[in-house]
Amino acid sequence: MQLHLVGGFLGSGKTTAIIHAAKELIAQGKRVGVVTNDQGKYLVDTAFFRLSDIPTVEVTGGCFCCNYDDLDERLEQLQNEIQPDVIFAESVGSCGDLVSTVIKPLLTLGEAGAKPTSFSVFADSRILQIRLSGEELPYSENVAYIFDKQIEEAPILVINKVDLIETEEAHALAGMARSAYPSKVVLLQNSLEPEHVHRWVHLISQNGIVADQGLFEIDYQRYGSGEAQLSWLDLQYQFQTSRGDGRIFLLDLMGGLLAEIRTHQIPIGHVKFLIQCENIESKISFTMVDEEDWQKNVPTISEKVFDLLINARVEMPSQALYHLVRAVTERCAQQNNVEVTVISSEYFHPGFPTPTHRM
Ligand SMILES: Nc1nc2c(ncn2[C@@H]2O[C@H](COP(=O)(O)OP(=O)(O)OP(=O)(O)O)[C@@H](O)[C@H]2O)c(=O)[nH]1
Ligand SMILES: [Mg+2]
Repeated sequence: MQLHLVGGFLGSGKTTAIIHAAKELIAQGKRVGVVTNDQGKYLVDTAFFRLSDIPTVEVTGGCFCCNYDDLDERLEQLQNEIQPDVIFAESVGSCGDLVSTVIKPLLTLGEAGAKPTSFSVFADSRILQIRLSGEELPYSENVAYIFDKQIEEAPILVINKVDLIETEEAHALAGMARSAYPSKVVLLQNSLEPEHVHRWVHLISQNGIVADQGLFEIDYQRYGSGEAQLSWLDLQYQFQTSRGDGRIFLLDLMGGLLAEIRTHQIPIGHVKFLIQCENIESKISFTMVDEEDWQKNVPTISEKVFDLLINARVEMPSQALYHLVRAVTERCAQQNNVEVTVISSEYFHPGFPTPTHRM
């Protein structure tokens, strides 16, 4: 069995690549499972994988490293339930130090057969371009520190979303990345393109993992501060419209939220929405560098009742984030004559990372 660990910053494209990779492998007759991971309880990514009919288990309420035993149990559960040929484990986008706290413990302590066979880190080409050009990232210093450390520790660097920069820029970026990280395998990837994802799948299925170096050097004070600066929010709504014009309402709500965040220049890690009703499931994402063409992904909704799950990691106090989302939702609901039911909500600053093992 192969176990591919996939890390990298919030919104870099991990879920997108894993979904396409899993579909390719399933089409070849392989059994594939996924482990998702995030800070809160109700995860857009888990729902999204399951909607794609990919067997998915989750580690919630904190990163893999601080919930190692849960990760180990979930890996065992997947092995018992589906006897997978391949498992993808996607770590929280603000998590680092995975070699010392997840890979080495799984390689040395894991009783089950789930031993990591590859470790890739994803980076959004536009953010990496800013970083490697020596410019300042649009996040606070400690959050930028996490971005750097995630890249530093992985043997495979996937420079993702290359379709969003010019081809010459992409090649120049790969060159910069290869000189900055000479020991890494560097891939340029558009994860919406099956041929590109195929190359990544081929690479990780060939690669053995080497984790014999000592403890990875990382300043936990800076890492913990960066992690805490990115508040978490998950909020599940049910909406009822009187006229069945849910799309207009959702465009107002998402556009309104994005406008507030941009106006106050609040750094976004990732804000994701999952829209669900009888015949529709659609995921919409905002990151710090996303273009304004998200509207095209908001589906026409003819049902009068539909659900919206929001997951957000944003650099602002978590309570203020919660009130901002609630206020924008209420305002748009009133304007559009929509009835709002809150099904669940949770918001907090993630706690200081305390890994179960570190070796
Ligand atoms: N144009 C383009 N968009 C991409 C690519 N990969 C991912 N995206 C988009 O980027 C957004 C974020 O992608 P996700 O796959 O959710 O990113 P993630 O790394 O799993 O995010 P978190 O789980 O929140 O850390 C989504 O809107 C994707 O459709 C790509 O290669 N090209
Ligand atoms: Mg994801």
